[in-house]
Amino acid sequence: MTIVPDRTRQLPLVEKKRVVCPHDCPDTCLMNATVQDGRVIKVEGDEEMPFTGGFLCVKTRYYQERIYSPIRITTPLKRVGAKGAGEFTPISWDEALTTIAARFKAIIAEHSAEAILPFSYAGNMGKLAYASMDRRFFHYMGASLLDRTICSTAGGVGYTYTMGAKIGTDPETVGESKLIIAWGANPVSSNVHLMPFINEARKRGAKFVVVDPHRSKTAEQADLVIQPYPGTDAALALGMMRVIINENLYDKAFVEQHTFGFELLRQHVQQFTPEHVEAITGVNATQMIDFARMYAAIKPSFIRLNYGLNRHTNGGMMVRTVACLPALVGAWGVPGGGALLSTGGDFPLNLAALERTDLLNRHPKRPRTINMIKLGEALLEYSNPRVMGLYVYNCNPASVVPNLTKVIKGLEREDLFTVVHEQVMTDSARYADIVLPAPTTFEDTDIFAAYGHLYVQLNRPAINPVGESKPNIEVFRLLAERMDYEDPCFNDSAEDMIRQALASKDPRLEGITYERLEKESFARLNLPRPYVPFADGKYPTPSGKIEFYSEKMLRDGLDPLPNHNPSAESADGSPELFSRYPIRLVTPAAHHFLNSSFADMPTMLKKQRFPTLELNSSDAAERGIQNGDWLRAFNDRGQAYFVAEVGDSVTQGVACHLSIWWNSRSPKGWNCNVLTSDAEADMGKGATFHTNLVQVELASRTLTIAEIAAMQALYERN
Ligand SMILES: Nc1nc2c(c(=O)[nH]1)N[C@H]1C(S)=C(S)[C@@H](COP(=O)(O)OP(=O)(O)OC[C@H]3O[C@@H](n4cnc5c(=O)[nH]c(N)nc54)[C@H](O)[C@@H]3O)O[C@H]1N2
Ligand SMILES: Nc1nc2c(c(=O)[nH]1)N[C@H]1C(S)=C(S)[C@@H](COP(=O)(O)OP(=O)(O)OC[C@H]3O[C@@H](n4cnc5c(=O)[nH]c(N)nc54)[C@H](O)[C@@H]3O)O[C@H]1N2
Ligand SMILES: [Mo]
Repeated sequence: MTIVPDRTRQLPLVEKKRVVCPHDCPDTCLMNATVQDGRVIKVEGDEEMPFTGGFLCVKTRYYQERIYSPIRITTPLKRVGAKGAGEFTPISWDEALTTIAARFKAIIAEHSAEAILPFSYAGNMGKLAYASMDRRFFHYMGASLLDRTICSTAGGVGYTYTMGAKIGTDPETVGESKLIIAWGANPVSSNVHLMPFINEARKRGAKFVVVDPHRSKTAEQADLVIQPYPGTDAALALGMMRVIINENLYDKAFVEQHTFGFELLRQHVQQFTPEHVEAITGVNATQMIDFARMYAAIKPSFIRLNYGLNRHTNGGMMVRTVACLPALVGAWGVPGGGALLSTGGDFPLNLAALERTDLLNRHPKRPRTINMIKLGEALLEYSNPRVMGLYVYNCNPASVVPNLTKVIKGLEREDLFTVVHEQVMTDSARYADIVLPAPTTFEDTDIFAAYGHLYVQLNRPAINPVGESKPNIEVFRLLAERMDYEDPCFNDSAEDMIRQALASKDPRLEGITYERLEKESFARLNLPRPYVPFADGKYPTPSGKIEFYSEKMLRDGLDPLPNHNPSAESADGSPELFSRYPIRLVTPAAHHFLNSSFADMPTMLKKQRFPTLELNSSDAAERGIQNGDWLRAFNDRGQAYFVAEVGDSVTQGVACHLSIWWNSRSPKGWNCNVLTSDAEADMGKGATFHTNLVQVELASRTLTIAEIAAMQALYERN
């Protein structure tokens, strides 16, 4: 970009470079790095990129701390201590690649390629880093396939049953909304670039409602906060539908023209009387009725779903159910109306060309698929073949996967060969036999779509690689060479693959070329402005309409109508468990961390302070707990320690911990995921991080004063 003139001549050259934020967040920002003498000295939000709008979140504003972190991995490393101890010695890339290829070849010879498991997620959302050469490599090899379910699959499947695609309201039209509902979403923390649009709407008189069991940072700004018990939103929505239908407040014309199954829905919702809904959700019946009337009266209305709702054993159904509401009141079809789970479905990038699943056809049978949320079980219990090689990249499983007791036991296996490709010495890297250094986005080339806006962006390096770091695509290209994999696809450069991703006949990508992105960095998908999804009245469902009733769900063994199914760990779903563990624990995203990323940065640790557990005053009083006390939370899966935050941010019987702390920075070495469940959601085999029952007590009941003082000391520097 622009070069700031060097007026004094003695000063080193200062440049501004555009860099795309790669983290797993709806906002996918365009950042401006100030680079002096080849070093990033400042990071700001790009002013021209409309969705970034010139500002950054609190985390990325301090990105230099991450790029030049004291725990940055700068060379390949070989383990010399026990697994988990974090004792390594530097080795050359040549030795690292030779070792990995030799071990992989030996594992394949002895156990078959399926004994190797790639393990990755969206630590880098760049299309190349996320899924390109890596997939080609493992597909060619015939390694076990990984089902990447940890975040969004349940909600994605649920929303799609109702709407037909992961397409929703253009966030840039939200300024036009008159009623905005953040439903299981916390945009102030996890989608902060939506807030200017929400604030613009509010300036014009819009109401802002938050539906969340936790009074989040977003809820603190809302006009109205509704706090259902976790996992009960479908009942809430069905109760609202009953009010809206029975009081004749629904949009008859819209329902008639654009929906399928209304009569069945009308009958079905009758059981969700206000009293029944109050008993399930804990939401006062009058409040629910008022909310339903408000929702039916105000247009255009916008529901911001994000992935909070979907992290439950009934999460798919909750998202599918809430997604029915806009259709009932005819919220679609105007700017600022409708709902948004993800904009992902609008990006027609040619991902198949990057991932090359056709390479699987080399093998006599399709390799098995392992669900990533079952990593612990996979490492400990799967046979035929047993997992003998694990290759981790873009992910920190030792911190982020549920039911950590099992995961850590698995990673400790002496006979497991583990490679971790990382930027920093994470909890997971400590268990690696070989650690490989990865670049940050400031050192990398990639192309980005987004799940919270409609821009394609190209990332180019702003600085040289720190240390000897190599991007994912290069490492897999080198490994393919060492494994003697011969296929022209392994020769593709980053530019080749970006061009492949953009090669699409879809009109939404028309005119978005590599050359244009080189010049402009970002390009909005070719969509009308304002973009009103489904404006043509065509919904990509089987019936072509928004489906209140879904025959496809019936065929898939699900309830064809929206419904409330008690979650697997709840008062109704598991009364015996509930009698032992009466606190419903949710573990949503912390404001100053991005999953486990940034949770090692001194400035962010200072801001996040302690791993806390928010408890209702009545639950605390019952247990003799006061604000600031150290607590032990436990269930059959494990135990973890937190500092009590007592008050009314959660209702009675609910607790909230903001995640994800590293184990190596958690008391006694266990973060909240030692408590979370690895049960699969009702749809998409998704993760269920917010469906957990626990019991809570004062830590002093089982720990000595000295032990508690030691825990406290961990955080004194924060
Ligand atoms: N600062 C920050 N930003 C992030 C992340 C981060 O860790 N930190 N993570 C990124 C990633 S990977 C993702 S997927 C998104 C996640 O961000 P979100 O999609 O917002 O997901 P969560 O933080 O899990 O949950 C959102 C809200 O849902 C609430 N919730 C939990 N259970 C229920 C329920 O049953 N009903 C209702 N109504 N609400 C419920 C939680 O209390 C929380 O306030 O954010 C991204 N952005
Ligand atoms: N308790 C609880 N647990 C949760 C959640 C929750 O709400 N509660 N949320 C879940 C959700 S939604 C998600 S998405 C997952 C996310 O979990 P992860 O996918 O593990 O995400 P991060 O913790 O951000 O870790 C990503 C890692 O990738 C590394 N990385 C970044 N770029 C690159 C690259 O180019 N190459 C390589 N090799 N590595 C790179 C980063 O340094 C970082 O350590 O966590 C889940 N875990
Ligand atoms: Mo996520």
